[in-house]
Amino acid sequence: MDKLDVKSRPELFDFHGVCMTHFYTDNWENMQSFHTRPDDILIATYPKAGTTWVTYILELLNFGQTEAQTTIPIYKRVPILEAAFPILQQGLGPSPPMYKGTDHLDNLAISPRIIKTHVPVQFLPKSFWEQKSKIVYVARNAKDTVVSYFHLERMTTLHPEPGDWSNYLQRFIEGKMVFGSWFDHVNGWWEKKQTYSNIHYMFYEDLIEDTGREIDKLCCFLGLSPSAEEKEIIIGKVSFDVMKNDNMVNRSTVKKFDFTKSSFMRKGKVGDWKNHFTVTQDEKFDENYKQKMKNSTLQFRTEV
Ligand code: PPS
Repeated sequence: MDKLDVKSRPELFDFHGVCMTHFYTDNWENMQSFHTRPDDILIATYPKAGTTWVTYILELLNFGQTEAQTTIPIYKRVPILEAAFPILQQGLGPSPPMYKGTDHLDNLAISPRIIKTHVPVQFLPKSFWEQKSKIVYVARNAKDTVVSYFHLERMTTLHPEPGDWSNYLQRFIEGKMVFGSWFDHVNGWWEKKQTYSNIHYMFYEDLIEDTGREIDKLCCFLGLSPSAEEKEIIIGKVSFDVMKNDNMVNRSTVKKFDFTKSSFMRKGKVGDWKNHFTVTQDEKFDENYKQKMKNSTLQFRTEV
């Protein structure tokens, strides 16, 4: 990601009914035929749900504290399955070489591999279902998600131009975002959980409320039993302030992120949406939300 050849922002386009950019579809066939290993752990989220947070928790639970965590950025330790990024090449060539999440994963010698994805449930390669892979899904309330996504897209040319806040909010409601509709995403994975027992569905708000309790639930799901001391170390290492100052997780090494515009580890709170939504925007959003979630049993908290 430090050598990405990205000069202009990508366009959104309809991909099998979901808005995507080519950075996440250019390696589609390899992605669809990806072979999982029996002990792989997938972390699946709609963008900005707390993926990095839970990824780091998963690493610490599975491997403890490692040398790699102090020398290799987290996005290189835990690849994005669907990523297909052009890489800067030396000299002139007709087609730029591509960084492929699938190649990276195939070459990862660690066990278990932790694999990141933002794809909606219908796009997950069948190997995950066939192997009954363990899947951790993290969801975050829509209002804080859209705020966090807006600030991310302001800071990186890896995503389409966000435009102004008010239009952005409208686009979010309509699902015209990279990886599509938040509504479809959280509900699609939630429905899958009802028939596929190996999904552990978590909420960002619960993690904020009581990180230790959520780590206990994760351990139950993963069949891990860290000591009280190990758990305390993990809770300390994954606190917002510690992660914000950790260059291996805070994305300070990503050249395509402009930190003068925002930060990746930005606020880390529930309820920052209140600093962005006007009263009118909030009312309109709630009206749309009610409509779109009317058949869902999912409940989100917008304050804790
Ligand atoms: S991405 O780009 O989709 O991988 O981003 P993702 O990691 O899912 O989400 C980034 C948001 O998660 C917040 N975050 C945390 N909050 C609380 N505690 C900890 N430890 C933590 N780590 C990451 C991060 O600050 C982003 O949210 P916002 O609201 O923008 O601050």
